[in-house]
Amino acid sequence: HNVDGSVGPQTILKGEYLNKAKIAEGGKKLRKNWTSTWVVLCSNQLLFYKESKQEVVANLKPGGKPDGVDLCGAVIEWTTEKSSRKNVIQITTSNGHEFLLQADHFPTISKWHDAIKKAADSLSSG
Ligand code: I3P
Repeated sequence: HNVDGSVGPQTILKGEYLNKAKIAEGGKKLRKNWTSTWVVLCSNQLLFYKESKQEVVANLKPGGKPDGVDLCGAVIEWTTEKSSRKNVIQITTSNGHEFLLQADHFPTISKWHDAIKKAADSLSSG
């Protein structure tokens, strides 16, 4: 992938804005803070950008380095307990980071759930 958010050859699902909250880091609980983030799924990681590539180009802003989540060994599941919001999925990484992703439109988050799970499962099964 490129740091400006443009799609590279290993991109599986291209960017879309989703609501994201990181709720634990290394097993330690964090204060929840929902933010809208531009999410890109690559074969082995999930990338979170502050802004889409189009906006970076339009605003002539630096894109910034994305946060990357290693999907190897990650567990992806629907959760109704970690948030009062609807349509929430939880991603727990092998190093104990926990993220929630949410979208009001169910088909949107369902598509991401399936794609992220498929990517993580294919990495874990070798
Ligand atoms: C949190 C904020 C979150 C909410 C969270 C609150 O309060 O309202 O939106 O999560 O609930 O603690 P604050 O802004 O004061 O940190 P949801 O929207 O996902 O319910 P929680 O503590 O039950 O996770």
